[in-house]
Order: sequence, then C-alpha cells, then structure tokens
Amino acid sequence: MDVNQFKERYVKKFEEMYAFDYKEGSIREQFLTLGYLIKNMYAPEWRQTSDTYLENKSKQVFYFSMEFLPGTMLKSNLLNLGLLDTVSDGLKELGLNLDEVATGEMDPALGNGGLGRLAACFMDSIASNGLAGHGNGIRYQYGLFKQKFIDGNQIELPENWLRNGNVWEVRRENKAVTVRFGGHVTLDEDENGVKRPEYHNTMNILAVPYDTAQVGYDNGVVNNLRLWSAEIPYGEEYLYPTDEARDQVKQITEYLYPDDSNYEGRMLRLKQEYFFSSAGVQSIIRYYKKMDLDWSFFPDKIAMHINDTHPTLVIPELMRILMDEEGLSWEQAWEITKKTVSYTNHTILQEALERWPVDMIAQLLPRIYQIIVEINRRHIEKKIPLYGEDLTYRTAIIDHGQIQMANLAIIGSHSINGVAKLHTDILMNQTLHDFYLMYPNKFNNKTNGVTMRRWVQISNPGLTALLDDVIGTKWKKAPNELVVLKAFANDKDVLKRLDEVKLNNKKKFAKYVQEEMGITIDPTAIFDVQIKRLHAYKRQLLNVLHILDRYSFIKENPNTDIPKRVFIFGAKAAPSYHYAKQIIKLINEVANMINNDDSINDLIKVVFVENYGVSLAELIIPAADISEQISLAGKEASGTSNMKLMANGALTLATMDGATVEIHDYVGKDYIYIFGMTNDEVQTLNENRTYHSRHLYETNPRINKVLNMLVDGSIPNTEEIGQDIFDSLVKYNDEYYLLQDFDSYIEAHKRADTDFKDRMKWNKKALMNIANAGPFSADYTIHRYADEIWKMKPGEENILLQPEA
Ligand code: CJB
Repeated sequence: MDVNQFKERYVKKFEEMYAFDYKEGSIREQFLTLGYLIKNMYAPEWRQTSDTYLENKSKQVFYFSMEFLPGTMLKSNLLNLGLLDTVSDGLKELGLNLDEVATGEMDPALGNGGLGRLAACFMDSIASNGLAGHGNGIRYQYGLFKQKFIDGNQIELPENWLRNGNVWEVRRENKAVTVRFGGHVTLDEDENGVKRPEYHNTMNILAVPYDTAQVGYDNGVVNNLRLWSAEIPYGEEYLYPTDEARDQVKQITEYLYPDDSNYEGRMLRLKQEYFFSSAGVQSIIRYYKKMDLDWSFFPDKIAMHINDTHPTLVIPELMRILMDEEGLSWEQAWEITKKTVSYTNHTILQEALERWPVDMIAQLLPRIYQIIVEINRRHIEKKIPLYGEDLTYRTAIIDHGQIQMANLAIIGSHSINGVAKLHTDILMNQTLHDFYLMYPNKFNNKTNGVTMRRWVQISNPGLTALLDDVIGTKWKKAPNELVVLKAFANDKDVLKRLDEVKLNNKKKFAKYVQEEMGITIDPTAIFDVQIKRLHAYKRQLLNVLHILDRYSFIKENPNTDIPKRVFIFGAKAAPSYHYAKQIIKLINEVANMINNDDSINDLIKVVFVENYGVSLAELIIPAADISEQISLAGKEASGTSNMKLMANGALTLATMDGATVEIHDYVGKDYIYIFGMTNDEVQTLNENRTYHSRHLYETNPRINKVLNMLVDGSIPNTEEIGQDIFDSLVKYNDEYYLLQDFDSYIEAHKRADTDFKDRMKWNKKALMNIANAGPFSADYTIHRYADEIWKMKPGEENILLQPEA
C-alpha cells in the first residue's frame, strides 16, 4: 500500500464510520478509523495463520499468564506490518499527525509490572520469530489502578480502560466454554467399572473469549492473544435473580489484583486463576480434537507454559479433562500433562510463593482438589524410597493445610526455569534445592529479554534513524548486529549525533514534565531514572538517601562544580503495602522541598511521575542517562527496565543482581557503575548475623546526617512517616542492608558525575551500552524457550537470524 492508497482508504473509512468530513474528526475518531482500517488489513493474515497451523498440524505453544501488559498497539501493529512510514506520511498529507492520533488509544494496564510486560514482549517475539504461539489470560474490566498523588500520597482510582471500547479485540461468543465452581462431586462407577465424577449444585460460569491479533514483524504471521471474560450462561439468568448474585459472576474478571509479589490468599483471586486456566485448557482440548490425532501425540502438538504459579491449576485441570471427559487412565493423563506443561519462576521472595488453604480449594474446586491430593499421594509414595522421608516431605504439595503451588508446578511439569543466571542459580542451590536434587534435568535458565521493536524502534525513532544510518538496518531482525556499533566508539561524529538524539529525547520528556507537573528541568542535566514497582527490596529509599546526601552537600558547598541532576521516579505501590506508600510520600515531599529551594542553583531536581506505565516508560527510557538498578543482591529475579534503558544508551548504576549481572558481563566493567554487596556477601552477612545498622548510623557521619534529616523536621510534612522510615533503618535493623551499601553507592554516583563532565567519554559509554544490548532481545530469549523447552521449530517465515555466540 502506498501513501496515496492509504489516504484514500483512510478518508473512505472515516466517512463510512462517521458520515461527516474527516477533517472534523476528533482525535478519538481519527484513532478509531485508523485502528479499524489496520485491523481490516491484517484480518486475512490472521485467519490464514490460524488455518495454516491447523492444516499443518503445527506444534503450538499457549502462554498462560494472569497478566499481559501490551501498551498501546497502534504503532506496534503499524511497525510490524511495515506501514509505519506510509501511514505517518499519509496522515501528514491529510493534515493529521500520527503521534497525535496515537494519543486516542487507551493503554491497557492488564498487568502489574515486569511479569506482565514480559508476557507482552514474548507475544511480540513469538509472532516475530514465526512461531505458532498464543497468549491465554483474563480480560479485566478494570486494569491496574490509576495512580494520583494528593498531598504527596498515592491515591488509587479505577482504570476503566474499556470505556470507549477496544478496536483491537474480537468477541468470539461461539468459542465460549463453561467453567464450574463449587458444589460437590461424587465418583460413580460406569458400566465398565470405571469411576466417573458426577457434579452436583455447581455454579456454572460462561467464559467468553476476546481475541486480539499479535502481528509478527514483517513476516505475515498473526497469532492470537485470547483473554477470557466471565458471564452468566445463556438460559441460566434465572439462577441469578438479584444484583448481588449477578455481581458474583461479573466480579470474576472485574479487577486485576494490584499486588506485585505480595499476595493475600483471597477467594476471588483463586476463582480468577481457575477461571482462565480452565477456559484455556478446555479451548485447547477442543482445538486438538479437530486435528484428529491420538491423545499420545498431544505433547508433540501442544505446549502449555505457565507464567509464574498463577496458572498452575492448568495441571490438575488437564488431568481432569483427559481422565474424566476423555477416558484416559491416570498414568496416560499424567505422562501427557507433564510433557505438555512447563513453568517459569519469577521471584524467590517467600511472601510471593503462592499457597492456598486446602479448605478453600476443596470448597471451590472439589474435583480439582481430589486430583491434587492424588498427585501428592503418588509423588510421596514414589519418591520416599528414592530420596528418604525428610527430603520427600519437604517437596510435598500439601503441607500444613496449605497447597504449595510452586511444588505442584514443578512436579506436574517437565521444565522449570528462572529468569536470569543468578536467579536460576539461587533457585537450584537454595530456594528449590530439594527439587533440584530430585529433578536436576528439569531446571534451566532463560534470561529475560525485551522487544527492541517497541523499546527502540517505536519509542526512540531518533536513535533508530541514527543506527540505520551508521550500521545499516540488519539489527532490526538480528539485534546482535548492534555490536557493529562498537567500531564507532571513538568516532566523534557518531558520538556527537548520539548526544543530539539523547538531548532531543530529554527535551521531549522535559516538555512533558513542564506541562503536566509544572516543574522546569534542564535537558542538559543528568537524567537519573528509577522506574519499577515500589518495593522495599528494590530500594528506592537508598536512592532518596543519596538525594538527601547530595542536597546537604550542595547546601554546604553552593559553588561546587558537580553536574546538574534530575532524579526521575516512576512507581506504583500495592494499595495495601503501607511501607511502600510511605516511601512514595517521602519522595514527593523531598521533591517538593528540593524543587522549591532556590539556593541550590537547580543542581538537583526530583520528578516523580504520576501513574507510571508502559506509555510513560516509552517517554522516559529514551531520555535516561543513568539507569538505577539498586535492589539488594539476590532479590531481583531479573529486571527488564535495565535492558530497555541499556538499549537506549543509559549507563547502568547497579548492584550485581538479576540480569544486571549479565549486562555487566556483556558491556564490561568500564561501561557500568557497579556498587554494593554481591549475593555471596549478602548470604555471609545473613548467616553471620553480624549486621548492626544502628552501629553504622552512629559511626558513619554521612549516614548519621542523612538519617537525622528524616526525623529532625528538615523535610516538611514528613513527621509521621519520617520516624517510621527511620525506625525501619535503625531500630529494625535495615532488612535490605541499605546502610551497608550506602558508601559504595555514593561513590558510584561520584564516578558518574566525573564521567559526565567529559561529554565524549560519556557518549562512548552510552554507545557501548547500545552496542551490547542485542543479547537482551526477547527474540533470542524466545528462540531458547522454543528450542529447549517447547521443542518447537520456527516456521519458514522465521525472521530471526541465529544468535551468534
Ligand atoms: N515479578 O513482576 C513480577 N511479579 C511477580 O509477582 C513476581 C516477579 C518480576 O518479573 C519480572 C519478569 O521476569 C522480573 O524481571 C522481575 O525481577 C520480577 O520481580
């Protein structure tokens, strides 16, 4: 399609939809016109992809995830269809502007953070690698809450992302399935003496799928993301005569749980987990039957991947259907289930390992409960002779009246992977060591990756153009080609152009900050960025302590020549996470104090953006100079903002944690600022029990001074929270060792200050980061999942050049 054809089609579509002249359209109408037009364009390929998979009986992977955080899809679809420039030019000729039109799209916040965004990057890479793979999740009526700051406190508002409809989805009522809850089950013998379950008094919910196309990059592949919505089954409305009764159904897919790694065991959450697991498995089974193959081939045609333990009920659900509905024996069903399912662990935080009380599962899912009990019984019976009672019981699925979902996920699958080398090592050697002894071959590492299409091509067009010009366009399909950029590490012209690209991105963000927040920031300052969920282990507080230290230094040395810094935060706290919300309030009050202090010559500014999400990340990341990855070593499973920031030329300032260890290894020690304890050092300190944070507070003058600021009235409006935060660090012995890492953190920042003053030196470091970001492309990560876990070969349409070493 050329520019003229596009213009013609756009105008025609607009007039069909709205009758009047396209020039009168609102942004929303312009967006909808474009959205429907694009959907029409990929519709034939969507259908064809699906037909081809069925015809060829291709192996397909289904990625089960409670969260998908796709971001807006307009530009991503245009890019992948190869239409970004055509549409942009065409709109311009019509007197419209693609960037403006794009603001008409809502950003669906159907995830909390890293885990949900990873799922979205993976969907893009699966399609772009030419792999047959689909997502399976929940169509939440309301996404993650909208964050507002009122007097510096986080307030949560509902996120009604569907208010204006959703152009990309297709409701597929004829593919709906029924999910059963509650009631009770009896096992009655049929005429052949086989026990068959009979369900009594169950609550039946209709699961209706909404499908969204996942368009591959320049390869004609269009896969599917299927999100399920809960409804009252047709003809059963009379069973729900009151609003309250009807609400019970609606509620199942109403809200995304706003907890990131902290869960309270709640009935509704369990219902959500079973709802989309069961609906997904049922629809896959129905599909498999169309292939008309023996059940023994099931694992050769279907892979089911569970993103963390939230979809673990896929395991007993698959067992249930294979046995109860398809008549397979336990042994046959178990073999198939294990070979089909694989599981990714995303965290070692104890509070995040899901456990459900036995009573809850037994009451809500009686048949599933029977199956879990039997899986557990057989596991114990089989393993005791091999591993003894102690180890075996430590791996039991049912323990102290709780169902341990990770244990079920490991026992019922053929693969468990961590998300970065260090994380996988910790799983094998500590957290899941007993399982590692039992099933060493199930364990493997798959370091996370991010899609460079969204995180470089779409969000950073300036850098994209520069790369295309300097190293050619091969990197777009083979991100390891970015390494060619190293040859230009001392090329003054390239470094200068890189500097200009960054400056433009910083100006763009500065404009946003001015308009939305009324804060003036200098685009030539260092933009120091920490964007991630607010969590004690991620140590945003350590960042604040550094800001306070720097602030008091500048107050005492107003003529210092340190470069200007803008500290940029983006973070939501789980609504029930009191401490995290206190940190938010602290950051906002520190920002207020510093931004309004005329005596420091604008040497520091603090910007805490409201409602951080994918769209804001796309604005902030290209503008970053420093990427703060400062979690306590051993706690961050991987991190993914670290990869996005690196690919956009930010320098990482970090502990050796998660995938940042691998970033360090690729980029080299001269191009990254590492500080703090290593995981081994943290372990030693834990074991020795020799840490006394109060001692550091009393003996380290710098720490003393900064911590006193929290309680001596230096920071306005923090009387209540200041003391609590101080106590967490001094009285309660600083669980995440902020004070232990404080000095080396300050030191790392000093090195960054010095380097930034030499622009060419800094730009060279930025260039080296971009050049070494290729290995963190999700295309490679997905290639390894497909090859080593899902046992799938990419189709002929595969666009991925094999990763180099
Ligand atoms: N993660 O976002 C979540 N939610 C959880 O409940 C548990 C973990 C994060 O997953 C990311 C993707 O693997 C990781 O990069 C990140 O370290 C982890 O905290």
